[in-house]
Amino acid sequence: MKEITLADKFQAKIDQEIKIEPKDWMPEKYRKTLIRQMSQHAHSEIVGMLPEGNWISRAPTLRRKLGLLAKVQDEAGHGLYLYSATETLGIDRETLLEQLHTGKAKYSSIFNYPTTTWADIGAIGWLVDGAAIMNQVPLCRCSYGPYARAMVRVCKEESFHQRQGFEILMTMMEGNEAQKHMVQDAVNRWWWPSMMMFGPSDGDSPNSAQSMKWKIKRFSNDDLRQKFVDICAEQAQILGITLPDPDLKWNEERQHYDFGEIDWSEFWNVVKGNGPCNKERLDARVKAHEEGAWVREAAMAHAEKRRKRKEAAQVA
Ligand code: BYC
Repeated sequence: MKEITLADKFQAKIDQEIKIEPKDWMPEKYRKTLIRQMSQHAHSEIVGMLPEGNWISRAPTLRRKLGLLAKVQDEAGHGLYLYSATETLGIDRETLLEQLHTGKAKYSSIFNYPTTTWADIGAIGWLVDGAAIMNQVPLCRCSYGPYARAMVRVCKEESFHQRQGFEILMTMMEGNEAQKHMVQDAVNRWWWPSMMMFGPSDGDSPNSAQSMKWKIKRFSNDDLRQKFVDICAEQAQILGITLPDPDLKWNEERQHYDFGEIDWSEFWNVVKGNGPCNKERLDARVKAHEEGAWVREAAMAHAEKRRKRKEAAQVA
């Protein structure tokens, strides 16, 4: 009779939908895959604050400024939960940040595009957060407990961001011709990069098969992209704009929208570091990290002081 290995028991737990927790046995490749995906996700949240941060001081009204500030702050929070969840896999934050700052770790391609008008903030909310929700709701059922639990709150907040973005665009579409034009222009620029957020087509996605077997991913990149297209095509009609894809049309037989070919050479170019803002984003992160060194040192000194005070009180 075949001996039951640790790997068999592990897969059996996954198949029974039992969550894997930090101290449970796990294959080294599972741990590495999670560190890769979760840290990439954390980095994306943090780098994702930059394109929007650009508009905090230029938001058109106080209400818009408050909303945007809160959104960017939420993203910092998401980064923190995700870094903490990644640390449960036995890697420290210093190492994770070093991987980002030296270009060894990836972050989402989408954040390497510029935000040139206020309508970009609406388009990011609607399309980028919309794509993020589509990809992240299934992650609430990811097999790794700390990641799945972190995603529950992240998704609630992302869903609010998506509505906020849609509402910004809706308001502008009730405005003058210049404002309507600004919305269409922003959507034209953000549509294809948002489609690329889901990653390469299934046939070119080296990590998908194993990640699906381990129930880290629940849907393939292409399946999630199709769901996104189906929802956005309808919402675009409500907004009164067109999506920049002449091949986009309802397919009665498939009960889905057909859409045009993605320019994968653009995607890989951005992923490899050659997008319009890659250098600017990484430089900004490294600068913020260096300039924040004194804050980390002060926080450590404060924690040490508290620890000593507590120790002294226990002795007394
Ligand atoms: N950009 O085998 P694949 C947010 C890489 S945060 C860059 O399909 P996987 C938000 C991929 O890493 C958005 N690289 O990989 C924040 C892999 O290279 P490595 C981030 C990408 O992991 C603030 C290679 O291509 N969301 O939404 O199975 C404000 C082959 O791909 C991209 C997450 O991180 C990309 N777009 O699937 C607003 C969610 N796509 O690592 C919004 C969690 C692929 O082998 N992550 N690559 O060197 C995931 O769900 C999965 O990691 C992905 C990729 C679907 C992204």
